[in-house]
Amino acid sequence: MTRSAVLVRFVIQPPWWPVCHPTSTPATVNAPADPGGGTVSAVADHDIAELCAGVRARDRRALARAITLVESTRADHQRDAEALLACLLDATGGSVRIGISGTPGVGKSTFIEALGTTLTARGHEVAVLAVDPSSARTGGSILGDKTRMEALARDPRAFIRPSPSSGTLGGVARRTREALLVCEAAGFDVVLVETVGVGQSETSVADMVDLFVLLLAPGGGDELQGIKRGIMEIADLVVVNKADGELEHAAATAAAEYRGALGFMRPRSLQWRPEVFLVSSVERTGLAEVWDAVVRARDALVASGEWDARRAEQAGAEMWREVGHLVEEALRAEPAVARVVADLEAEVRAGRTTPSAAARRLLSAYRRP
Ligand SMILES: Nc1nc2c(ncn2[C@@H]2O[C@H](COP(=O)(O)OP(=O)(O)OP(=O)(O)O)[C@@H](O)[C@H]2O)c(=O)[nH]1
Ligand SMILES: [Mg+2]
Repeated sequence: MTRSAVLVRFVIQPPWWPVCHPTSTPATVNAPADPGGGTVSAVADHDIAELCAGVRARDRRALARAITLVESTRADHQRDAEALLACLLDATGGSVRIGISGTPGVGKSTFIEALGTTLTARGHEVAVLAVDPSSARTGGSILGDKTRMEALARDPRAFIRPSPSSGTLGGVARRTREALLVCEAAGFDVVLVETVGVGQSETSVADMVDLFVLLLAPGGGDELQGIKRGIMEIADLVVVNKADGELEHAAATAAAEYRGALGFMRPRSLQWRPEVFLVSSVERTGLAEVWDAVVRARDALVASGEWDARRAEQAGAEMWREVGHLVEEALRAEPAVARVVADLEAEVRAGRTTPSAAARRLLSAYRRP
């Protein structure tokens, strides 16, 4: 079988519903163990069209259930999620998608609470999603979020979705993208995606948002040493948080250093040069300036066409990532592959063959079952 035939066989197979079917099979949405401790309660049977209408009407239960559905890893749920997203698609795209990243404890959740409530007070509708690839620390993080985003959690103009408690980074990010679309279809005009800045999660989030905000602590030069240059390079806005009390002076010094460092970096866009801000999320200072910059960045990127171009590029890249996931899933599920996979893995681990040679043998086992 040719390579393209492999793809066709597993990617374009029915019954992926192309449009919303009012009479489509009811989707049984079994909520996974709820990591948020109550965001989604027990879920009953649904009709996709009803769920779609509920999301569009911003029914909060429908919204929570829809996200549970897109996060589910069960094959039948994924097909239902696809039908749901097809039904919602024409209502998506209308938000400013903002990624917020930073090392653990830098104040991401506190910042989101402060910015989010500032925005809802101005009439915005704000959805917050979290990407946390590390299941080990997720429990604590979410408990923290519940207290740190208390006002936003109670705000009728806001919706907070804690991160799933398990799954690979790729899996979590894959679902977060779809959760983001669901939130847009529900009419939220600002979607904030929080991710902890360790490992690859921040680049993965940068691939799904319009603007990427890097939160830093007022550590000054030492802090700068620890930050990967790559993360600074993808930031559209750099926010030095905790600019209050005893840390105020250190924060101002750090901001100046970051401004200097950014001056040496290649900007991600010709239309927008990253800016550095001083914020205290606790004292709620500097937030209006950050939002003002978001609006200026959006206006500049929209005017030049880069806004739409970024989204188009992200969507295209996402399609290929998804092809990769689907093909890998298909390969792993194939008995002919399963028969040789353990031996090949052992050979690779022992250094008797190279990973790329083993990968090719694995594919040929699949082509000639
Ligand atoms: N002084 C001061 N403390 C802050 C500020 N923002 C956050 N903090 C404190 O920093 C600690 C961590 O805040 P979080 O908002 O949970 O940080 P986070 O980045 O979301 O943490 P993780 O989700 O665990 O990665 C808390 O004790 C906050 O009260 C600030 O602007 N000033
Ligand atoms: Mg947090």
